[in-house]
Amino acid sequence: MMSPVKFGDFTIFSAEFVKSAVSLKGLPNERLPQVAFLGRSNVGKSSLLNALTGQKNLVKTSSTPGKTREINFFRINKAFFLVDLPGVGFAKVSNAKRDEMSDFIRDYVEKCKDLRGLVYLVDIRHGGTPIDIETVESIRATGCPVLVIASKRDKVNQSELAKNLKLIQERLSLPVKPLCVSSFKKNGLEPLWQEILDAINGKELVDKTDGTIHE
Ligand SMILES: Nc1nc2c(ncn2[C@@H]2O[C@H](COP(=O)(O)OP(=O)(O)O)[C@@H](O)[C@H]2O)c(=O)[nH]1
Ligand SMILES: [Mg+2]
Repeated sequence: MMSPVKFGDFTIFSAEFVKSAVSLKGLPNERLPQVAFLGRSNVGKSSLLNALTGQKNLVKTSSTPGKTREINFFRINKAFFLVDLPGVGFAKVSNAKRDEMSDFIRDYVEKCKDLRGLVYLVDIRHGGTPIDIETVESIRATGCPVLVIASKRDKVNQSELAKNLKLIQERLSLPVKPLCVSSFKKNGLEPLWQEILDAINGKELVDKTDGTIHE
């Protein structure tokens, strides 16, 4: 049993690894709402899931990019799933493999009825790469709500932070500057939980992005 972890008014009583899936057949049978995490390999998805659940090793993290090929399901408070998706755009695997990974993610996003939205992580240092732009656009095209956030806030200073948040906003056509989190320093976790819980409770995960850039 884990000891309860609090984020503002939200308390986590349980966070359990339920299963890994390598195809749609492997999705959990249990019909609970899901919010999934996506981004390039090494962007910090697994670390963020650990930070969000107050666990050190619920999710395996790795400094070897591209290792995770499966979708991992974690059940929170027996009420909903947080889902760790395979990294996108890992350059060192063959193109065929890369497409296969994308197909699996696309299948999941298009066909999983319990998916309420995706949290897409962009490394704050990179300010949104062509792979990030492409992936976010293709997820939007499926109609699935996407919340873009920036990761590894502790890796940049104040002026790089401001500059790269603006870059990410512009490149990914976001209505507002993205939330920036650090799993190491625990920045931004409470507002992120608020967004996730809203999505779990049936509200739209993000403002609808209409391409307008608000200064
Ligand atoms: N400085 C810093 N490093 C991080 C942070 N989050 C993850 N990392 C590191 O980035 C690497 C990849 O993290 P991981 O969570 O496995 O990324 P994933 O491939 O997206 O699941 C690991 O070496 C982590 O220790 C963060 O908030 N700050
Ligand atoms: Mg990972």
